[in-house]
Amino acid sequence: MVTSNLPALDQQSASLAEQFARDGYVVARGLFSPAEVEEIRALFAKMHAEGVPGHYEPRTVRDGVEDPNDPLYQYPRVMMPHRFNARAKHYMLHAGVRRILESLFQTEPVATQSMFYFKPPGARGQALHQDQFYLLVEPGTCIAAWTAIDDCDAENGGMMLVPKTNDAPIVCPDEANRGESYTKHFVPVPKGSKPVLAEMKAGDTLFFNGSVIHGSGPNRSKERFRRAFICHYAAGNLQKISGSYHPLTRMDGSEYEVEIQTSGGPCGEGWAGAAH
Ligand SMILES: O=C(O)CCC(=O)C(=O)O
Repeated sequence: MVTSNLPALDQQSASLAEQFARDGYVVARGLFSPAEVEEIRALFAKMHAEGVPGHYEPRTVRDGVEDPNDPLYQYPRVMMPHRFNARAKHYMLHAGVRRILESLFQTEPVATQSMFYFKPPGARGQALHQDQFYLLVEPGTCIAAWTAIDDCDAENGGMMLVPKTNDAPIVCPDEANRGESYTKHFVPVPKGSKPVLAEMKAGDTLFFNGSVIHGSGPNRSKERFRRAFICHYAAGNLQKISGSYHPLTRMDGSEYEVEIQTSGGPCGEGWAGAAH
């Protein structure tokens, strides 16, 4: 978003914060300009084509066995690109995202994670889960800013969220159906609730907190990718976070450290959190 749009965003941010407090999530429409979306799309296409050294997941995709025919084997997600690419870092610290996070956290945020998902046609999704299970931020929780780089809908595996789970306890997950999910954890939907699709256009950003139960189904389209640039944040006064998120990045781009979270969370000792 160009800086001149920020005053308009300030006018919207009260109503975005209201929806976020009510449902646990909210979509900021058109937060990234078409030019920004195009730059992000091209940046990761180039990284993929050139095989830029970085951290890609998952390489081992089906029941512990490498399957070169799995679309996610050919298009693994890019983990923490802000650590090795300056433009990815720039977009993790996006001015519009920052403005909304300041209003949701009521304080200055810090960035904890960036990821890029290609989700090509035929790719499995990510079963329902809660982000705070992995980040184990203390005190408080994390907030995700999930930016659509393609239009997202039911067919290409758009995001599903269970409304009003923003105060749900963080639970130790069950086993996911690995035919539909490339991740192994699954958090059941509370009785009386159901997941809702967040239909989004490229450039829209979905914000949700670390308790919200969310995930996505497979991309069942024949030729449409469902790319997303996904970053996580915490309030700047956090004291602890799981080890794989260190170092943190302040919104001015400088790095800093807090204590490593050693609590196992709801699965008990032995589970010290991991990148999700
Ligand atoms: O993009 C997706 O399909 C799932 C992403 C997600 O749930 C997450 O990053 O926590």
